[in-house]
Parts: sequence; structure tokens; C-alpha cells
Amino acid sequence: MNKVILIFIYLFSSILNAQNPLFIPPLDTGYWNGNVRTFNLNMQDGNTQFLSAITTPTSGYNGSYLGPTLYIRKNDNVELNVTNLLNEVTTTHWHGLHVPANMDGGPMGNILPGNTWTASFKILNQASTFWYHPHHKPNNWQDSDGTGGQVFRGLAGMIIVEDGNTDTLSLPNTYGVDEIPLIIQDRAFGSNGQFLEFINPLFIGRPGDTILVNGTLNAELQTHAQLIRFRILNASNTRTYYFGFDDNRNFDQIGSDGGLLEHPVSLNRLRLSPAERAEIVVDFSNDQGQIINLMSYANELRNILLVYVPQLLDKLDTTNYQILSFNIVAPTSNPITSIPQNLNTITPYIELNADSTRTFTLDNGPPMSINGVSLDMSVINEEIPLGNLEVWTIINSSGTSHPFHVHGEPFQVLSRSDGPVPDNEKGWKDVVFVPLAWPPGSGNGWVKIIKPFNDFTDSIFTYMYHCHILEHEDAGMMGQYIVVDTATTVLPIFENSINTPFSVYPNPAKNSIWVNLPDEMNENYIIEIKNSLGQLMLQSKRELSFDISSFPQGLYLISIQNKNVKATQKLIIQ
Ligand SMILES: [Cu+2]
Repeated sequence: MNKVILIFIYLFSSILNAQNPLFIPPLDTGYWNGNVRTFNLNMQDGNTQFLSAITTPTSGYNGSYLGPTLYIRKNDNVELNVTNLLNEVTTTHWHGLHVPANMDGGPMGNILPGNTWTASFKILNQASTFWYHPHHKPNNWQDSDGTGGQVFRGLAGMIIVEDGNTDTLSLPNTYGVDEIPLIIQDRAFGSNGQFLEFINPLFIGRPGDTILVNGTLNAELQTHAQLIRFRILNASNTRTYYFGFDDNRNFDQIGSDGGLLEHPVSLNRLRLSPAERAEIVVDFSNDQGQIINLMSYANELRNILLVYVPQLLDKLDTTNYQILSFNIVAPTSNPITSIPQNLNTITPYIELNADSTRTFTLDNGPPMSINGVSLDMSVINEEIPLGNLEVWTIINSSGTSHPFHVHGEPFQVLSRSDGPVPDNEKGWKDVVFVPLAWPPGSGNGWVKIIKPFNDFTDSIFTYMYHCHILEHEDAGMMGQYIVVDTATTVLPIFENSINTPFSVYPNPAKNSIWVNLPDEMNENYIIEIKNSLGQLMLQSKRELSFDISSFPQGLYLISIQNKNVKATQKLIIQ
């Protein structure tokens, strides 16, 4: 009897520890529609087998979990048709790409169930690793239709941009062979195979106790005894990793979020907080026949993640653990044998040349906030003149560290409270780890960044800045900015002020609105309400009060028109 139980336990634990071949997301180079590189992405629900003999309800792009890796080249004109086959409102944001605000897919870019949103833009970014994921604002951070809930279910994918520079550099670049995407996530599983979202109820986050790489549990990659390039994306909701190899070998970091570094930087540890990316090259050429493990040396990092409430630290914060195992086999026939020492030219911005400085103070609240206010979709927090170069100081007044992300162009890191800017951070970034004060009680942690605001203006559609712990962003640690051309933009027509020719009450609204017209427009008017995608939601020639209770939350434009006047303003539906 005991023997039977022992055998059963042995079988069960060997199933749990069995290595599964690392899944490589398919590379999608799109199709050409004229001179436009076109992609179709369906956001859909499904079931995914992570565990043996049991499936997990999940969501993905063009599949049940994660999505294809999109391959794009700088200067391409791209069109991405994103169809929402989910049963809830969502958006898709192109994380790190510098695109017009109305193509950015932030919380204003709602895609209703059954609808397709077409994002079209030209790729201005230089070669790097980017990603795409939903960016929908929930009512409450725990709601499943928020960014945190939707990404946790599996909605995320990688974007690779290449350019003329990477064409000339002799770097490993055969996708799936010597160039491997690694999408790192933590999840937890319930007894029916379902994802468990809140295993640490003390924490505003969705931490897991199990690592998935490209959606593979206990992943093993059979790879070659040569230089292998990894594009690492931390697509976890909450968790920061401290990568290293179990033989403590050095590796070269060649790229950060927004581009290649100037020169390879040799490291044996790499910290990556949520949404950060790193390209590294590892030399396996002397390792044929060996097993090498990629680890997270999280226990070495614990003191800088959070200090004031030790109960918040979980198993994956306080132990070192395996991320992925490499089984090294023979090299390919023509391997890359060395990497160039000059990878990119990065001209540092000069702090003294900044047009403006701003500070952003992150606070855990409650409620979570930036500069004392939680996200309010009806408030534009910052108005930035087109062409500005700005120094932003991100101050962390809380007891936990936060990865801070700014939409739009990438930025450079000028200085940080926890020491000199490390060499692997002296490149293009769009997420920066803002440490807590260390040692505790020594004031605030902070990071100073410098960022340009070029190319696109929009007085209605906003860009976001926020903590990229997705639950912090969903809980309100997020703000909105617009970029305005001060020479040409006439803002008042879109503002709710006494100068506008009509008013809407209440605004923001929940169930119904009333429109007050000026005298000169009392006859023969048309009122229209369009959603943020420009779709007509309502048109009326007579009424002045409207039931809007069925409209999804978000930003709308309400306009009134007669033969002489047309006026438009924002309407926020909560
Ligand atoms: Cu945060």
C-alpha cells in the first residue's frame, strides 16, 4: 500500500517537474496591402494546456495564450486590424512605439466587443524589442476587464523592429534558432487548472508562484553551443526579476527597451522590472552536452523591492529559483562567433538644454496616486508643447519600488537615487525602475529622466504615464498628457468653459445628460455623440436630454451643428 502511494507521489512529482520544450511564438511578418505591412490580430478567449491533463481558461491574440511575435522594420507603414472577440471592452497598446496619440491604444482607445479597430502608423522607432498588450481602465483594480486582468489571462505579444543598423551588424538573428524570444511571466494555478489571481491578498497585484516562459511551464530549450541572443520581455503583472545563470557566468547585454546599447555591457545579473526589455547574448560555445539554467536571484534583490511590510514578500521574492533550462547541443553550421563592440550611436541629451522640468511623486495611498491624484479620465494632467525636451523627476515616496513607463518616444536616464546610472541603462528606455528609499527612512527614492516630445500633437487623445505594475496602474497610479502645438492649437472649443457655445450636464456622466443650447442655435440643430474611435453612437434632431446608460465607459465627443455653427466638446461617460 505504502509502495503504491510512494509510486504515485513519485509519478506526480515527476510530472510536475517534467521539462517541457519551450514554446516559440510564431513570427508574423504581416502581409503587404500595397505598401502597407498589415497584421490581423484577434483578441479571443480559449483554453490552454499548461498542466498535464487539465486546461486553463485563458485569452490570447490569434490563439488561446499570448500572441504572435510581430516583425516590423523602421519606416514601414503598418496597419494593425485588432478585432475584439472577447465578451468585454478592451484596447491594444503598442508598448514603446512612438505613434500618434489616437493610434496608441491607451485607455481612450476602447474596442467594443465584436468591433475591429485599425491602427495605422509609420514606424519611427529604431530597432529594438517592443510589445503589445491591452490597456483598458477598469472600475476597480481587481476587475477582470482591466489591463491587469486581461494581460494576466494571456493577452500580450512581442514586437521586433529591425532597421538599417541591425542589417549591417553581425548579430545572431535567426528567429527561433540563435535569436530566442523569452516572455517571462508568473502565474498561480487552482485545483481545476484555473489561474489564481490574488494569492497574496495583502498585495495590490497579481503575483504568481509559478514561472511561465512563452506560456511554457518548466520550460527547457534545446539550444546550440554557440552565441545565442535572447530578447527578454518581463510581461509579468507585478514581479521584478534578477536574472543570472546557475554557473554565475557573464553575458553581454546589447539592447535595452528602446534600442541597442552603444557597446555590449558584460553582466552576471540583470534586473528587469515589469514591462522592461533586454537583449542579451550568451556564449554557450563551450557547453555542448551541458545543462545550464537561467535563474532569478530574487533573494539578492528583496531589500530593494519593498521593506516596510515584510509579509508582502512571497516565496519568489525570498528564494532563488529557476526560470528556464538550456540543454546545449551541437552548434549550427555557420554560427556567429563574436559580436561587434560598436552597436549603436547614442547622443546623450544635456540636462541644461531641457525646456521644462516636472516632478511626479508616486504614492501607494490608498488611493494609489501620482502627484496626489489618481487617474481621472476627464482630467489632462500635463500639457506639453510640441518639440519640448523635458526633465522629469520621478519621486518614490512609498515603501515599494515602481517601474515607471511613459508613452511616446523613449527617454534617457540622467541620474538615480540608488547610485550611478549603470552602463546597461545608458541607452533608450521607456520603463525605468524607481527604487524605494534605501536605507529605509532616508528620504525618497527617485530617478531623473530626459525625454523629447516630437512629431505628434493631439488636443483630445492623450498619452499615459504610469506605474507598470498593472494593478497599480489600474488602481490609479497613472496620469495623462497631451502634446500641443502652441502655435496652432486652439483648445477652448474642446473645453468645458463658459466660452463654449453649449454645455452638457453632468459631465462626467453616468446615466443621462442634458444639453443646454445657446439662443442662436435653438432651431434646426443636430446633436451627435461619437466614441473615441469616431463611430457614431447617437444622432438627434430634437431632443436635448439623452439616455447614455448603455454606453461603455470612456471618452466621447459630443457635437452640435446647425447651418452656421459647429461646436464639439468632450463627454466622459463613467
Ligand atoms: Cu507601482
